[in-house]
Amino acid sequence: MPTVDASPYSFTFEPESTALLVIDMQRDFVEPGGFGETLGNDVSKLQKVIPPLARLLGAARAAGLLVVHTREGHLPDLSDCPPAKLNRGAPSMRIGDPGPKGRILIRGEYGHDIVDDLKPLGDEPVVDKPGKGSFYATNLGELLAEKGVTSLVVTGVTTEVCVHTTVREANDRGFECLVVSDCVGSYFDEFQEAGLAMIAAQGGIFGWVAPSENLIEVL
Ligand code: TIU
Repeated sequence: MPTVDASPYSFTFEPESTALLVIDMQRDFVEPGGFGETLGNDVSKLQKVIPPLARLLGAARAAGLLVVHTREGHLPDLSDCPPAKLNRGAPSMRIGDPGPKGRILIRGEYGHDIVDDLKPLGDEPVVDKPGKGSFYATNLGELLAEKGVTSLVVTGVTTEVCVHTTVREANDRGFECLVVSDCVGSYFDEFQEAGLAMIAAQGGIFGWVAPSENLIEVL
């Protein structure tokens, strides 16, 4: 079985029961004029994730791993967006407002879709989620169970928000999670560092962490 040099210790997985999860690599988070920027973030910070993640995606596809993409967003009538999320903070535009890439964080809009360099291929599942976690109010759990997946290689944005929430959800559901350090990104350098450290601390309290080169080497 492939074994990845990882923190806090090596991560062993069976390719047949492992999925690559690509979380929320949407224009709304990584390009100007979207949700991430409305919150006051420097979205260019997330763009460095794209080249290593494109390489890992290619290697995972070549190795036959199941690839699952997620997108955070809401129905056009906002019926799946709780007021607590809609009204939070002081963004420059609210979820659902018209922006330069379409309505902010709304399904079907240009800004809501995945960036061109990481486009889903063929029949790769795309899971639309209303929350930060990928399991909450989605069919992800059922989809992974149907495919016999027990381990997840986790990538995407942002490290301390949707990646962390998803890894915590996955860990409680019994999945072994490897988070790929250069294929996850944060708007905040200190959160990137702390977010990764939290996962692998305490003997891997809810997962493993490794750079993509260590994983690609064994795929
Ligand atoms: N704002 C932020 O850091 N993240 C999100 O709102 N969603 C995701 O992480 N995808």
